[in-house]
Amino acid sequence: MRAPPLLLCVALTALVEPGRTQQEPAEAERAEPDILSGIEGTPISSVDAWRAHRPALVKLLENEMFGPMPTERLQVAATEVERDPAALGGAATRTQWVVELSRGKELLSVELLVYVPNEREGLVPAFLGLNFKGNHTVWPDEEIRVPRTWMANDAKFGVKDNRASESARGQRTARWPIDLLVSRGYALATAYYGDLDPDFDDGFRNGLHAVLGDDPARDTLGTIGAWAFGLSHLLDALGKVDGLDQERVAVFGHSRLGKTALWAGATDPRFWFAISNNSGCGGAALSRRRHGETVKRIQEVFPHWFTTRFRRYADHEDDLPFDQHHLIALMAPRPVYVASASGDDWADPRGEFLAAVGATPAWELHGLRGLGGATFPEAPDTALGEGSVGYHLRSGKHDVTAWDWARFLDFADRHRER
Ligand code: GTR
Repeated sequence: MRAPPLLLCVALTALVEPGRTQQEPAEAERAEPDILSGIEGTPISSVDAWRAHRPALVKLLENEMFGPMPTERLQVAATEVERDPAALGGAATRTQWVVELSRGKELLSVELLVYVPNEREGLVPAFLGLNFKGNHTVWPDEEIRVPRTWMANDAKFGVKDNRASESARGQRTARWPIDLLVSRGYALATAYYGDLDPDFDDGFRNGLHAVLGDDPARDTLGTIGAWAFGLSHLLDALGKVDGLDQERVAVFGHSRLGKTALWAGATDPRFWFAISNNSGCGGAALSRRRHGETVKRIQEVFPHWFTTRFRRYADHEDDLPFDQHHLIALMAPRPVYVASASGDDWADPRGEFLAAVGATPAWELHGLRGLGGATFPEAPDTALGEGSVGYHLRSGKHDVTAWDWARFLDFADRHRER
């Protein structure tokens, strides 16, 4: 029986949330597709089935989103160029390294800054993260070298003519509380992200792409993929650092570098765990929710971050054969941490939480705890997850704070003993 026109109209109106037009889909409250459904839809019900499925899932994210990783690894040559055994008032040894990544005659030079606690028994775990404004911004030590590579102009950080300067020394210490990390028994390693690949659209030509020669990945690897590939090579270099446990290096990143940290952790299983801080769209936030930054908008503004094939999903998120909980789940059974901020609506904190929950069955399959049964924090400054999947909602804006780091350290402590 056909519904009378008036009734049909009422029924349609009821489907539309207030404040939204009919074209805008309602925000997804669940992560779809099911994480335990294979590429062909076959259920994944054992650890063996997950292991067998994982490479195909990585391939899917490579092909549709980040671009295939290069077929071969680069050569890595790390040379120590500076050392202070009494940094941080004697609490740490600071070393600086020039890490040369090469293939054939092509070479890329990356400056790596490392702090290792002096008080230690055996090897210490470490956090490895890229920074946005240069190594000299993370701590006010005079000896930290200023990047000589391209940097986006920024008067606040004294960047002129695309060159960094002295004036920004120590300006980002709030985001890098190295003294806290060292006092809790962790090393910190960081490099300027632009050393690996400059953050602008040049058709995948400069930075790490230039070293790839005729590798088919050269034309299709998005910049996030290039940063992630670079991080994996910096992990190689960390094998040379005295006192640092290369088998317990957590990869950390904020915002676009939070997206990168998840992809680096997914593609290099040697990473101990991954931390995504306020990573949002293309990181931990579910694309299907279309809340805050969308798949369309992110590619309009940052076309170089992803492989060009990802553009087909702009305004067509439901066609994605995965969502961002798949990216998170690729960490299983290793731990993963997702951090949101309540004032960072653009990154969709709720979408980041729902993705972490949606990824959880991948850990449960391994007999590990994730965020099963957790509900979104009613108030900020709440940390969740005693198991392998951590989540927190901090109050405040899009940023990294000492509060965030204290939670990451608590999480690392819990996994350090296992
Ligand atoms: C924003 C972008 C986000 C996030 C952020 C950042 O402009 O829309 O996806 O990555 O930049 O990296 O700071």
